[in-house]
Amino acid sequence: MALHLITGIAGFIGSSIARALLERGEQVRGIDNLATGKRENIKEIADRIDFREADLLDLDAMKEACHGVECVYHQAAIPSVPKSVLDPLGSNQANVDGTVNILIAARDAKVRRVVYAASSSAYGDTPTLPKREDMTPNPISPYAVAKLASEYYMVSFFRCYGLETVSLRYFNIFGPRQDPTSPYSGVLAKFITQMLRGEQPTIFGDGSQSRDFTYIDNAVSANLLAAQAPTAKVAGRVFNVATGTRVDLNQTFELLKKMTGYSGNVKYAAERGGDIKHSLADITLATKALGYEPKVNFEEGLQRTVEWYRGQSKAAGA
Ligand code: UD2
Repeated sequence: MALHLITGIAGFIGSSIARALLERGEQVRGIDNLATGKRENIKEIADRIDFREADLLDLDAMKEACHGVECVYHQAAIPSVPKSVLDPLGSNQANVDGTVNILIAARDAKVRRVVYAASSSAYGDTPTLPKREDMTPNPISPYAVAKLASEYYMVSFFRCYGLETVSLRYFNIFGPRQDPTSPYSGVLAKFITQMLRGEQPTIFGDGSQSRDFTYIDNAVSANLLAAQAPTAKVAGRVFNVATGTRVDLNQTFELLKKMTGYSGNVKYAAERGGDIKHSLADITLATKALGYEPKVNFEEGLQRTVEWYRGQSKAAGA
């Protein structure tokens, strides 16, 4: 039984990785500053994890957190394109300085491997689809630049210090527990909760923008595989984590109408600054090196997510 550290454990992805590790009988420690993460997300596992309320920018706390740890899953971030456009300094501090801190702490504690939540936003708006890891990055938003800079730090710490690092470029991860309440929340969490309440969702732009929306279970399995894959195959490398398919927002809205029972229309508003038009991954590399396969497709994931939010709203109303 090894000890695993999850940064951002109270977030939607971090808490999902925690549950999967516990199911495997592993020991879990987690840090979160609760800026966007919520205690609610780790409530039912609270007595089985070593939770520490701490900020990535607190290097001493990170060093303590890394003590005795086998693998770090670095999920903590301020994950929003529009928020970073409004506050590039805040995005840089959390998403770059925070990463350097956890890398220093992991290196000094002789952690075996760090798996990092990188972002598909690194590819930017280049016309070629699908996106492959060997393409030249072209980030647009400060968020995308910060996530990419941290990827480069991952590579640097492998090359300079021999710390095994693996970057997983997440493509729009969604699923239960994703926070729908902020204006910066992911589009699916927002749309599902709005439509279940009978509220009109807003599409920024004409709705033809497309995404390789990836259900949370796929991201969790990629993390577990990345933590265990042979060093020669993964250390210092970057992998897409996605499904290899895409849907546009208009199609998604139509699907959600059926799943939620919402009978109204969608509102269209101005395109969002820093947005990219199309996103689709080539997942060949992750398949070959990690043995990764998307187990839950978009529609199935969407259905499960709708059911989860429906259950939440029933519980809240009960
Ligand atoms: C980016 C990354 C994603 C992840 C995420 C973290 C890309 C392709 N993806 O997601 O991997 O790192 O950042 O935040 O860069 N939208 C609406 N109405 C709304 C909300 C959003 O139309 O109420 C649109 C939005 O303008 C965009 C699309 O939905 O075109 C997806 O937006 P998002 O915020 O869910 O995620 P995105 O693609 O910025």
